[in-house]
Amino acid sequence: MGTDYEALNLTIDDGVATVELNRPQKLNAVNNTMTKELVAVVRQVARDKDVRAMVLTGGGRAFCAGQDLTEFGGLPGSGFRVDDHIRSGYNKLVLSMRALEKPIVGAINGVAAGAGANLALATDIRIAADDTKFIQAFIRIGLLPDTGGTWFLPQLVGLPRALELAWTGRDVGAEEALRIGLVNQVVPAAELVATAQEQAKQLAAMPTVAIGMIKRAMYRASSTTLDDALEYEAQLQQSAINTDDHREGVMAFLEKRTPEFVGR
Ligand code: LHQ
Repeated sequence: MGTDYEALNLTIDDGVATVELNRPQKLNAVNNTMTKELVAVVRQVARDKDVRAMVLTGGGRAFCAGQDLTEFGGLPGSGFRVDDHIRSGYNKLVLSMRALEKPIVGAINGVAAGAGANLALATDIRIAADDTKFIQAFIRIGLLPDTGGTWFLPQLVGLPRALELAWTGRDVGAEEALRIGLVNQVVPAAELVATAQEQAKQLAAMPTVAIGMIKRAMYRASSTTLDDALEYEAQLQQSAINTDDHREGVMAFLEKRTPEFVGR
């Protein structure tokens, strides 16, 4: 399995791929290499049957400071198309994270700003260090949230709060992030990665097909009608019932023992 990335560090252990953003001198600001490599690593995680969960975190003192403002070439008169830049980079990445039928646990450390804040929100569940700050920094440079921000924020915190955060671009600390629903849990910074890896390890030992279907169905349900969601649940359940892990779960229950899930 390839681990030769430039803007990322990848380690694989106990069925969990830990992906660490690796431009710490720039607070992990995103350049084109990083988005390309993130898409590639998500693809790698999708393909590898032995990897059943992923952790995403930032190396150094920040999670991610958003777009590398020294590298994107968007100065007036340059002819740079930000729509193409977003479509081929951030959008592809966010959609690939959503399409991955394995859990992504965000281990959010230090600052998560701009596209970095929304990259954090694109993970499935999030554990934040107690020194974390989320900043919808876009407005500070006259932009609107991208990388899914206009979709994630209202879903997670409700519309009025979403508007306030995007309009003000103010810092949101870890405790507030927990209270308003941006993160699932806050832990001391020193325990962050180990806690996220433990959570991912537990998820990796579960029935991976059903875990993936839950992800698929829940995200689909967020943008569909109840009628449609009920029908989709029925279709997925018909597939889930044919997995080895379903049979193992029922057998273990009947035999009064702990199930051993194999991920198929
Ligand atoms: C950085 C960055 C950075 C480069 C820190 N770039 N070097 C999409 C498409 C196209 C265009 C634009 O945008 C987008 C989406 C976006 O993401 S827009 C939002 C972009 N991000 C920002 O506006 C955040 C900019 N950074 C900051 O405001 C601060 O650095 C924060 C609040 C994140 C952290 O502040 P401090 O803890 O005080 O750290 P610092 O500012 O001293 O940063 C440390 C170093 O990292 C520093 O370099 P230096 O060589 O002076 O040590 C910064 O220049 C560098 N850095 N963010 N985005």
